[in-house]
Amino acid sequence: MKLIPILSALALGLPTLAAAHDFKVADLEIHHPMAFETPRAAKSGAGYLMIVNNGTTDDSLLAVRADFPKVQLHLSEEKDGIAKMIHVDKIDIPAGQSVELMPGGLHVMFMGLNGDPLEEGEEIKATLVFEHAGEVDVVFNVESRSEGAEGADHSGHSDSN
Ligand SMILES: [Cu+2]
Repeated sequence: MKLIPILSALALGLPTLAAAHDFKVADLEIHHPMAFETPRAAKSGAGYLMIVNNGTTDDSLLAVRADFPKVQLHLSEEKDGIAKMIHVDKIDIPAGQSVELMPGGLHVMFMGLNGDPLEEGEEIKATLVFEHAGEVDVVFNVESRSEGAEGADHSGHSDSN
């Protein structure tokens, strides 16, 4: 009988195990969407995740929708010692491969924070839009910058947008 609440949560499509924090749509697996907390004055925050394409068809991440004035797909690049971010139209996920969005590379940019920073423990509800697999609702967990090795990145997420 104790299983019933868990089963009903599954039926509603709610994530029941925060630790796993994976999502699935068609042949795609989405692992651990997260974002780092931002300073109070930050105008934007970056989101990261890993996408695995277990299928035989190439797919692309076309967009991410979330409750911010603007959400874009970005690529961080360093040119002549200067870090900059390039807006990309889509992120290709070739069949049988995985693509990781991570500091210093591809990321989701949540823009227009306007004095409402991303805070540790916050959950950002978002919808990923794929060319073939369609749409899937995910949650980006906001994590502390001081935790984990990734905190040492220098990806230059300044407010240059
Ligand atoms: Cu960016």
